[in-house]
Amino acid sequence: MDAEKSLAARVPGLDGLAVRLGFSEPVYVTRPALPSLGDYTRLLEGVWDRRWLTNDGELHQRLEAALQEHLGVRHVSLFCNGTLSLLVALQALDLGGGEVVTTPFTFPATTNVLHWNRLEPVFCDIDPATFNIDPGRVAAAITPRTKAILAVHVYGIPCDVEALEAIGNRHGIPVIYDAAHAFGVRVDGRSVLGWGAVSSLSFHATKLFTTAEGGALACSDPALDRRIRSLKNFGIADEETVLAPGINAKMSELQAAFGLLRLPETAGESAARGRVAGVYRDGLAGVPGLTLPAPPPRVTPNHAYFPLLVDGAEFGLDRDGLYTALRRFNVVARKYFYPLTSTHEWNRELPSAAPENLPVANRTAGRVLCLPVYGSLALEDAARIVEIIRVLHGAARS
Ligand code: T4K
Repeated sequence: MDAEKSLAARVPGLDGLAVRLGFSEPVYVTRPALPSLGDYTRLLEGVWDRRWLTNDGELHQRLEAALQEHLGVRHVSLFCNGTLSLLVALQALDLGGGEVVTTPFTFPATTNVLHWNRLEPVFCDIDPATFNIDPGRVAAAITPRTKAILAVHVYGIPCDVEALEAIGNRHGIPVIYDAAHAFGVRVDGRSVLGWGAVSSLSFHATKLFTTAEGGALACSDPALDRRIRSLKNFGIADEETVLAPGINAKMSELQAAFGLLRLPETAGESAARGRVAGVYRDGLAGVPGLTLPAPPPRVTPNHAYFPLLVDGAEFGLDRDGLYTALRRFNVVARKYFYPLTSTHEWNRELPSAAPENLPVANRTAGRVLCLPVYGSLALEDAARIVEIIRVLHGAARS
């Protein structure tokens, strides 16, 4: 209520503007692209016939093979979600306790899985241009207790993969990528999933390529791939042999069917998101107080997210003010990734979680806002969101 009142005071005529420009239905930060229901039920007829619902079924095998081809990686192992895939990646590397150097500017899953593996996060600051872990800070955070580096390609923007690889090699520790946002992203034409010991993908409903819930691990080492496959299936080797305390993290045939139908459409979805991003980029360029991240060089992007940074003094509203104001227009932007995972109760006492250690991450988390971007968002609607933001800027400053 206070936020509402102060907003009304800072944006004269907000109610009238919302009536004139607001959407009648919420425009969410994302919407999943779905296969046609007819195609989906047709593909499921085979599942019904076979009565084979999960445990490495036919569609599961087809999707793994199709993803290997599509993503240009040697091994892809499917999972029921991207949190369990990352959790199993850490298990499969058998790190044996200790510290993992990581980023606080991410979704909670990234840091949570370290705790589930009894590994201690050591938070590093991020690069202001890419939002990703800063290799210079990573190098300085390595100690004899460091077992791995866990980096995130935030918003699908690739990390400085070469620098992280060099640090990993120098210290003989693996680099693990949380590539939940990075489906289809390429660096110099090569899949970003090709770097590091293993990369974890999410196929959640909010992701570019979705199986409703789902995920995968990509790696090039056949021995690691075998361990991963065993660990996601309870550690079972055969009917009488269990090799490790594994878990159940398998993808079902229903999810795999969804994925098989969506995969050929994903390049189109990405291109459509790129056109929405273009409308934002052109329309918001030069608005005082808004920083639009520059497309990184050498990268084929997937346009999974559209983050911008808000400088309150320059724009007239700070990030929270803009977020709240947009809601009045039925635009449901999101503060990905605020709060930092280093601020969670179970992390905040760690020395590396101190705000002085993470100035860029703290500043970014306080200013970032992700605008709606998905393939079925009409370009006129994206243009209307631009207009709303420009009008809010004008009204707030006047
Ligand atoms: N690592 C990273 C870096 C991640 O970002 C994530 C997940 C993971 C690991 C873990 O992967 P998974 O275990 O989830 O596979 C969403 C997603 O739930 C989460 O998958 C994602 N990152 C995160 C960035 O976003 P919320 O809490 O924002 O979701 P929610 O329910 O608020 O949905 C956001 C918007 O999406 C809704 O306002 C409307 C739209 N939506 C959502 C769903 C679920 C739909 O239109 N349809 C839907 O079915 O976390």
